[in-house]
Amino acid sequence: MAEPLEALLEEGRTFPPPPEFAARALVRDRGLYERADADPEGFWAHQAAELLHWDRRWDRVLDWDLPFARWFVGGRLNVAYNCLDRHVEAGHGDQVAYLWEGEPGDRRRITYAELLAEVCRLANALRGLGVGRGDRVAIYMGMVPELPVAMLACARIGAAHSVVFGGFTADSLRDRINDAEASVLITCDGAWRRGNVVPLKEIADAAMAATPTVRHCLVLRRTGQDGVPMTEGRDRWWHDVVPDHPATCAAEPMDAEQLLFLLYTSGTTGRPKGIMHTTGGYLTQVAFTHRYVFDLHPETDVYWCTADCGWVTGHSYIVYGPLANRATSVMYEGSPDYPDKDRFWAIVERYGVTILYTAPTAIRTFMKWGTEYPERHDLSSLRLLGSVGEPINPEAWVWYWQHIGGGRCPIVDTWWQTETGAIMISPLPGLTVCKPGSATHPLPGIAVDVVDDGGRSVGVPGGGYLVLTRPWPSMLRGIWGDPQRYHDTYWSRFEGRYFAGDGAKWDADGYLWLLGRVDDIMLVSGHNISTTEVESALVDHPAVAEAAVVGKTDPITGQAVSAFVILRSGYEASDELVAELREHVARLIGPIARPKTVLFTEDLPKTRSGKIMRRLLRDVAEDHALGDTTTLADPAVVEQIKARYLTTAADEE
Ligand code: 6R9
Repeated sequence: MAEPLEALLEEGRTFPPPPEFAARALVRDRGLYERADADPEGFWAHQAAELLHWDRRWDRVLDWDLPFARWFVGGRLNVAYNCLDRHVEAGHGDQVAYLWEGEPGDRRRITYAELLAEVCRLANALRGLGVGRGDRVAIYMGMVPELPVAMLACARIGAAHSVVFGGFTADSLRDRINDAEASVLITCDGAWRRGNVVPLKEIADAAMAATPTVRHCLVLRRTGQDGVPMTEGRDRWWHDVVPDHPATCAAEPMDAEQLLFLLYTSGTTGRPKGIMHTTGGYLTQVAFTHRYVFDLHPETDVYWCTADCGWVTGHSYIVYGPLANRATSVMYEGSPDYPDKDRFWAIVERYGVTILYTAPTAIRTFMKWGTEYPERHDLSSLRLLGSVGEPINPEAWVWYWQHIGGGRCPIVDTWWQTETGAIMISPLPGLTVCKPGSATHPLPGIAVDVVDDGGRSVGVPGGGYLVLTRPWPSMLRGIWGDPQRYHDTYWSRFEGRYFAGDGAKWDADGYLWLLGRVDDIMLVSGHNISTTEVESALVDHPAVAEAAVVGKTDPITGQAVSAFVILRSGYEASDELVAELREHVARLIGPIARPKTVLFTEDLPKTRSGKIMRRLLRDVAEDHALGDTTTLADPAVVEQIKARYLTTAADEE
């Protein structure tokens, strides 16, 4: 635990699975990889049969009419049945599905039997509101148990849900409802956020002023403020409608390719894309990955994914994967710094969390706050840690390993996307020898390559574009209403292969390193430089908590590296520190990557899911008008950086 950082970060240092972990891990040998390599379709068919209950077995595993896939063709199953009924029928009705904690401190324990009853009531209520198979239901709620209930109720009756993150504005909600032509919206009166109420119903009303397809709005009372506006004939309180319905509702078998949900991704340009996910393949791969990547032992584990259900991570790893595998999950409503910066660690201690899945943005924030917060709590229940959402900088990986995992927990760095539906590249924690910052290898059944501009494999070692070379069960089935855009966005850049939009490299040992979005990669004096690598070099310095770098137009080098740096608590900005950081990067990567400018900042512009928006920092560095800031968590941040940049960031040379 007290090992010095330099030793842990030593070049090439690897982390084999801790022996105590490996001894009882679900996967301890390469058998899964070997079986998947030998026959990928057979492998997935085996997983589908083993992990799920099918009402009708499929006729064919895969129909592949590039770029359109159908998995488990002819098969029938119900997602809600797989997530709830079968566990209750097998005698596990009393097992806790969710240990829920509200931000104000209220708590609920919801068993599988209780969850099933509530899902059935809501499913019946939705039918009463005229919702049927193939209809779309929009969901705009905070992190309350009724959010998974709403998702599962839709799945039970074959309606597709479209969850819109509760931090989105009325305009974003309106556009998503209209694109999906949703007939019902489920929302809350409000949501708790840092002790304040976000008035979700008021925002929903503003959206519904221009959503002609919405016939009904169901409103859950959560925050309980007075004067929530209810429109006669359209709006109904959840507590007036749902409890009157019976707690049973037949789970009808659905076609394996029935639309399960739409989830909108904003991307960097253009209007949001409604990513389509279907039933059988999706549930197979989320159940498979949740079980083996998180080494889930349902009898003893307490699993906590800190994402919001408004993102794909919440869909796949708070709702569908964990419930399909009969996990007991913690679900937390609010912010990590309310009432204090130790809230996550208090939750880990209180519930005895064994598996924690969070994001690099959160880990870097915890680093900035300092170790005193985790040190206040007993974190010894933890046995496995996960990361998702961005590349994890080696320094953040080691901090996570040491200060949260106590040096005894493997870390699974999981690469995937809204579009992939489930984890694609990740260690298996009982087997894989990890390198901090590398997502290591594709999972069994997944085929990836790294290619150059012309689509040729770069080989090992080498860097280029990440592509997926074979269809996978939980792949997106398209973009809602726009098959051409689906083809153009993902399948046209490299013929026959899925273009993920991320840069990647193989190192000499054949480990994969994800290098961030290709739009962010810099070109300095003819060299491709990854923002991720420069940021990791900066974060490697003891003074730096977080960093974002962008390429700025430069008359001599084409682009020059421009860095935005957040210091750890206890460090002060100074010219000496600027010089030191520039040298640090030059030493770790090479003089070519040395930042030309360094600006210290309190905050970085991030999307609501915590990803750094480098596009806007590029606008700042180039002194351009700021591009679209509507997807930012806090648009004020970038304005402040812009003001600071203009007054203080002179070039260093
Ligand atoms: C699950 C999720 C997808 C993009 C993806 C990549 C980045 C996610 C990562 C990672 C490096 C990881 N990303 N996990 N980069 N290492 N472990 O985040 O989905 O919101 O659609 O974002 O996130 O750039 O292309 P989504």
